[in-house]
This record gives sequence, structure tokens and C-alpha cells, in this order.
Amino acid sequence: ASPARPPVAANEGGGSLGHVRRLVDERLELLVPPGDAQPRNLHLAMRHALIAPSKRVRPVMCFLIADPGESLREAALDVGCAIEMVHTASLILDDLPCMDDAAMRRQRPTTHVQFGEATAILAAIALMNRAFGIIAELEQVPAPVRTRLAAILSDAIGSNGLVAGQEIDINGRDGLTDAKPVEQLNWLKTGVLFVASAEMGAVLRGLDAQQVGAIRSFARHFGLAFQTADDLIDQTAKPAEAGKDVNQDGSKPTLVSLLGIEQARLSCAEHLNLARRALAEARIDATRLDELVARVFQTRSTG
Ligand code: GRG
Repeated sequence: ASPARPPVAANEGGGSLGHVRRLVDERLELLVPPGDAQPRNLHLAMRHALIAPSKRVRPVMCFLIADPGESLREAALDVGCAIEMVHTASLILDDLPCMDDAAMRRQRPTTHVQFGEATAILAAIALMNRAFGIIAELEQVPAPVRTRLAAILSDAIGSNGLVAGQEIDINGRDGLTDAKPVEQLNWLKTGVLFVASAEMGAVLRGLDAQQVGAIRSFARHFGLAFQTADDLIDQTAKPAEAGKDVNQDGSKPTLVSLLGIEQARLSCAEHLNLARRALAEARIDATRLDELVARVFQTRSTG
């Protein structure tokens, strides 16, 4: 069961972006077993990957879209944390020697470097499992809504989503010869979880089908712009200066390597415009979400 916690003060959910991120960080701390729980190595590995410096874009976006009143504030936070656990699990696996073979992640040695490959894989499985447990146990959320939330997350990360993206990234690079398949890969590896995060927030809030569609479109364009900005940083900035881990695989085709820097910047700007337009169509107060997009792109200066 999810641990009890002091109630979040009524005015806290509407606070600054940094405040929402801190709420996510604090809740994540409580949602995974402590580092001294047996088996210690496994729990330490989960915490090493999860409770580490991260922008927490997905849970913050989910929370802002849910815009929860007091009664749903804790549920919105827990849903965001579940998404963050799945995202972190995917990062642990992505970093393994049989995948991207990365040494650093979130300013730390990767989980397999610190704890060994077997424990890293088990930590990823345990985080994914915990995520679905958290959704199943949400208090104050009716069972049909919990089921829908689980289905959205499961769809996004399965063999038609995130896992498909990873398979193509690892074994399908020969097909990445022009912008279209690369953008499809960006959609699978980054877009689908952005969209799921946004949609889960929209469902928690009880938005209508038109609004959910607009929110999905917002998150899709936000995610695609986010990925291209990431590739632009890899190409143009010293990653360490941009606050990124230095793990890039130079042989990987990206929109930047295929289109060139200028076209990739244009594509990024176009997706951002489309994201803002979709948000306007969602008919919700978008001030905080606009702020989130601006903040993410401010700190991801694309050169
Ligand atoms: C475990 C569901 C599951 C999937 C396994 C390994 C794998 C399949 C997928 C990996 C997909 C992957 C690594 C996509 C990259 C997504 C991405 C943009 C990562 C960086 O996200 P940020 O910048 O990082 O939000 P922080 O650390 O801030 O969270």
C-alpha cells in the first residue's frame, strides 16, 4: 500500500513549477522502499536511479494538466510519480551495455555501473511494477478511472510504444535514412510518454473528449520539440555545459544529422508553435503549462 503522508497544504498545488517539482521529489522518496530495506542492494539501486537530479518534466506536466483541487492533489502527485518510475526504468535499461552502454545518467554513474547489470535490470522491473501498483491503489479515484489511467500508461510503453522505439533504435537503424522514420522514432521514444503523462492528467481532471484530444496534441508537439532540442544540444553545445550527461552515440541518425542544424531548429520551433496552438484549443487556463514549456526550452538552449 502507498504510505501515509501529511496532507499537502491547500495552496501548495498551485505553487511555482519548482514547488511542484519538489512535491514530486518528496513523494517519490516515500513511494519506494527505504535504502535499508532488504534486499538492500535492489532498493538502493532503485533509489539511485529515481531519486537523482531530474527535470521531472512528465510528472510536473501531468500535475499541471490535472490542476487538482484539494481532494485530488495527492492522487495527481502519485500518478505523476508512477509515470516518473516508468520513465526511470526505461532510462536504466537504455543505459545497459547491450543498449546504449552509458556510463553516466542524472549526474551519477549509471545504475548498472554502480550496482551491476543484474541488479539494474531488477531495479527497472521493480520500478515499473511499483508504478502500476500505485495507480491501482489511488485513493479518491474511482476504479474505472484507475483502470483507464493504467491502460493509457500500458499502451504508451508497450510494444507499440516506448519498447517499439527502443527496438528500432537498437536494431532498426538501417531504416533511419530520412526525417520521417527518425521523427517516428522520436515519437515512440519520447512523444508517447509525454502524451500519456498529459492524457493521464486530463483524465484525472475529467476533461471532455475534445479537450483530451487537444491536450494530447499539445504533448505530442511538446515531446517532439523536446527531443529535437535534445539532439541540437548534443550537436551544438558541450553537453556538460548544458547540464547533460556525456553519453552520446555519434552514429545515431537524428533530425539534426539528417536535416542540418538550421532545419532542425525550424522543426523544433514549428512543433513548439503547434504545441501552444493545441493548448489554446484545450480551453483550460494554460499559464503554468506555458511556463513549463518556456522553462524547459530556456534551460535547453538549442544554440
Ligand atoms: C521500461 C517501459 C520501459 C521501456 C524499455 C529501454 C527502453 C524500453 C526505452 C528507452 C527509451 C528512452 C531512453 C527514451 C529517451 C527519452 C528521453 C528524452 C530521455 C531523457 O529524458 P529527460 O531529459 O531526463 O526528461 P530526466 O533525467 O530529466 O528525467
